[in-house]
Amino acid sequence: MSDKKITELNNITSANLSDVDEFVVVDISEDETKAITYGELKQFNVEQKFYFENGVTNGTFDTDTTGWNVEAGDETLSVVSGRLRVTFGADGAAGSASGGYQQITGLTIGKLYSLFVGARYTGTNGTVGVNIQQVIGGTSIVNFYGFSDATNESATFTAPSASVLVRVYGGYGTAGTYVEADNISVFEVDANDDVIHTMPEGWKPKDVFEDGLLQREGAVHDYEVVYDGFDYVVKPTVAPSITTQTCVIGVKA
Ligand SMILES: [Ca+2]
Repeated sequence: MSDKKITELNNITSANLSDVDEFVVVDISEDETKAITYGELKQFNVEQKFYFENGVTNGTFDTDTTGWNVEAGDETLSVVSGRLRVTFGADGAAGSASGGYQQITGLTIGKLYSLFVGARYTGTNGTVGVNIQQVIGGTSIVNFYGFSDATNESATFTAPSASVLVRVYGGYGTAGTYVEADNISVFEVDANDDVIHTMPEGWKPKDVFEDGLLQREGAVHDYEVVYDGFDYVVKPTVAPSITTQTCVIGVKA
């Protein structure tokens, strides 16, 4: 715990809530300024912003390979025509332990997620795969793999841990060959494969914004709010794109 103080409610996020001992809250119900502890803060019906985004960083490969790493051996990563290209090196490693990967964090164990892959290209390798694994060298939890290019694939998986790896790989590690992939995203979904945003326990949604635009609540509008007896869930009518930033203003339930 630090003695860091927060002077604006907008600065309070789930990421730094546990990091402070004392908040200075402005414009609470009595319209006054006072210092309160985290424990006291929970007594107030204050607003917080919660952000729900695609769990994959830079899954569109607009300009570079930021967020992606070489898994093992001597492969190289590059962006060509707005796609991730994995080029295999001379060591010949292939399959389950060779490719490009990104670690996705912040998953909730036991909750359902969807992996969406906009495109896979066999390139010069002959095969191409995109999968989810728990660890490097581990087994596939979800796997798209084959000898042909493919587009718009999705499949759900249950998070076995708070972090998983999403990988782009080839079936043959022949030096100089490459595979490509583009538009990769991971969203939490409900059992019907609809994208959902689960509010942290004890919070319910007040306002929902998509890319800064206020959304309308209701089944025939932009989103629905569902309460499962434990958590409140925001269910967008139209699934967000891989670049959509959803911000939910939450209040104490
Ligand atoms: Ca792209």
